[in-house]
Amino acid sequence: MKLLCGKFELDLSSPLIMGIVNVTPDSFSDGGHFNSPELAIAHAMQLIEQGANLLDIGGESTRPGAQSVGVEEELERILPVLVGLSHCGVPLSVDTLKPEVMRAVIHAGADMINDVNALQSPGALQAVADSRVAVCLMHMQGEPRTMQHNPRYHAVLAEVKTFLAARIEASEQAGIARERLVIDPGFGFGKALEHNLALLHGLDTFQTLGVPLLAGLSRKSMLGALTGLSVTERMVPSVAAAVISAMKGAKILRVHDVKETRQALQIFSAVEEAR
Ligand code: 7PJ
Repeated sequence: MKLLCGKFELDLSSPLIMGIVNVTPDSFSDGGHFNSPELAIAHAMQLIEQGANLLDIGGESTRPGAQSVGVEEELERILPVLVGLSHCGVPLSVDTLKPEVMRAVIHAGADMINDVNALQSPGALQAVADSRVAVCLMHMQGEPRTMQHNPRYHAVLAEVKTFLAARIEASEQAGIARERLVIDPGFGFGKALEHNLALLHGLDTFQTLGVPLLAGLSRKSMLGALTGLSVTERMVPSVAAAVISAMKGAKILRVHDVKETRQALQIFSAVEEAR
């Protein structure tokens, strides 16, 4: 499986690691730590050294309860980091749901748009259509500010799958080639623990949509709910979740702990290649 991703063409025959680069002052797991372009760039370079195959740069926190920021402020956070990393050698994804931000970062050289809103904002499909960037279409129920208040589903797997199929269809209709698309069930985005577990258990069913699957479970609250560990203590559960995702067919793993995930995936790949 291949993914067209801006200046890159990614080989997805084994899972890739997407390292998280937050440039938000309020991100839940590392908020404020990399709150200057220099620090964020240094952190990003370290993630590449540790084995990140792509980077996801986010300038607006989408954690539960987070308030949204304006276009100007989001771009002020992202652009210096994006430009500073333009020769880093790996594809650069930008985590945003705003069409204005999408257009600006594509112009500035982003290779991928990671949209937790699956290009549903007015103008979002058009903002990415006329470019070469890859797009991650993620499922979310509700909006970040209120999504964890009372998530409800009749059949979470089927509902998320139907939604993603519709967003693939809408993207293709808008002229975004299938080879540019990635899908993601959106762990923790309007989902209670039972929903997150059902999605992870049934993750392999998303493979039938014929588009590579991205999974983001790193340090998320479901891992805290299962272990009692605080957010800074969740490395081992995060790596376990990444390996489970890989075994169920995820092709891109969005993680904070790149070095440890890389080590775990070496075992996964060896087993995959055994006959
Ligand atoms: C995800 C994301 C995810 C995708 C965040 C966090 C919250 N994008 N952005 N998938 N999560 N595609 O890092 O925990 O799961 S922000």
